[in-house]
Amino acid sequence: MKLPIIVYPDKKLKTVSQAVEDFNTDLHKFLDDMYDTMIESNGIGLAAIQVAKPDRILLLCIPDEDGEQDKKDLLEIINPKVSNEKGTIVYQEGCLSVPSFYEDIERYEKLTLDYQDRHGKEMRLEAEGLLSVAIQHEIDHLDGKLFIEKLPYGRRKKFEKEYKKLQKSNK
Ligand code: Y12
Ligand code: CO
Repeated sequence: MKLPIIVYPDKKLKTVSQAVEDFNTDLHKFLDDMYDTMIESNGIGLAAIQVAKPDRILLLCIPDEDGEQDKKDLLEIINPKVSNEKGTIVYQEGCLSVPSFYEDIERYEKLTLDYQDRHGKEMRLEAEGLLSVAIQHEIDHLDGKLFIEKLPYGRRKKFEKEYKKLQKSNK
C-alpha cells in the first residue's frame, strides 16, 4: 500500500527518529508499505520519517547498469551506524520530500555500514559511489536533516525562492 509522502517545509521532517526495538509483523507490514511507496514514486531511497514514522528505518534500491530496479537489490536498513568514512564524492541528489529539485552535494565516497535487517539480525556492508551517497542522504533524514541544508548560502536562497514559486504554481 502506497503511503503519503511528507514534503518540505513540513516541520515533521526535522524530527530525530528513534531506534527500532520490536522486529515484529507490524514492522514487516510497514517495510512492505515503504517499498510500495518508494517504487510507485520512482524513488531509489526512502526514510521512514518521510512517511511520518519517526523510526530509524531506511530503504534503498539502487538501479542496475541498465537503470532497472530489481527487488533482489532492495536493502532494508534498520538502526544504521556508519564508520570508516573515506574520500569525497560530489553527486547530484534528489529527494521525494523536495520534489523537482536536484543539487550537487559533497559526501564521503566510501563507508562501512552496520545495521539490522527486518528480523533484527546484525548486518554489515561496505558502500561506495551512489550507494554510499544514498546511505548518507537517508541517514540525514533519520537525524532530521535534508540535503538542501548542505547547500552554500547563495544556492540555498535561490532554492527557497524557486521552491516557493513552484509551490504557488502547484496550488
Ligand atoms: C542521490 C542521493 C540520494 C538519493 C536517494 C533518495 N532520492 C530519491 O529517491 C529521489 C527520487 C525522486 C523521484 C522523482 O520522481 C520522478 O522522477 C518521477 C522526483 O521528481 C519529482 O519530484 C518531480 C524527484 C526525486 C538519490 C540520489
Ligand atoms: Co530524501
